[in-house]
Amino acid sequence: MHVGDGTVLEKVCQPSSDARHITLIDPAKQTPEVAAQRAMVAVECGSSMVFVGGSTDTPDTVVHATCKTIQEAFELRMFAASQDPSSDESMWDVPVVLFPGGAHALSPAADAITFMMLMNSTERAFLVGEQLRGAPHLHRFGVEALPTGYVVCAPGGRVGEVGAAELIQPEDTDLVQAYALCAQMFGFSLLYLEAGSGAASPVHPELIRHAAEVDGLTLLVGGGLRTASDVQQAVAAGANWIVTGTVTEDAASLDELRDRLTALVGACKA
Ligand code: 1GP
Repeated sequence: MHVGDGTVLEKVCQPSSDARHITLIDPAKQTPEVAAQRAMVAVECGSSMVFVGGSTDTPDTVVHATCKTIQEAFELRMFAASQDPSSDESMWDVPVVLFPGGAHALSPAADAITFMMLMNSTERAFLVGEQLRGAPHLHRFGVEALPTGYVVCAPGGRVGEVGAAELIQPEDTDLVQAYALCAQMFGFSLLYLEAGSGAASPVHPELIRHAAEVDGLTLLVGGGLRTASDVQQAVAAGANWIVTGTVTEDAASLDELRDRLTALVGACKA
């Protein structure tokens, strides 16, 4: 249940002077209750969207329980804010979006899904196969699809291996731009440049810069972004959205998480 009008896609693609932050929660890495606590801290720190997904082998029951628990927590906070004139209830109008490892990781409790083509995969499963299996379920659920070109860049991590990606190297600036043009010509609204969760180094800024030159795409960048300086570089190169997951997962406490996310969200601002 959301206060704001419009689709999630409109919200994601809305022009914004600052880059915005997405908190990725992998349902395999904590209970739904802890996931909801982390998501609430993320929103309090100014994160604008929650992605749920990541691991390739999480059953849909776990994905669903995580989405549902996060949504219920946000609804409670929204209700509490609506009873308090000094609070802004719209801050809890945060989309919970599936970021699936495959057609098994879906939930009707999500507001939308990054409906992705792993464009530089060599395997049909990641180009169109998993999408073909998932589409009828998503249609039945009424979960909004965000058409997304997903391109895995070096070092690539586990998603590069599992997804059989021909990794984009830092010097492949023409190639990444060609992928961005393909994404535009396919009619995708989003392009996600991914270095792999927990990557030792994030997507090279030159790759981001060349992809960002292509009109009509909202650019998401994630993988290996840990510090404010990492985020500033990605934003300066043209990222519209910054995705972080590991910094949330390995924070020792909610207070530590709050400090980390405050710094990363602050670094998204122009
Ligand atoms: C992974 O891009 C995301 O799909 C987030 O990566 O876990 O390294 O933040 P990290």
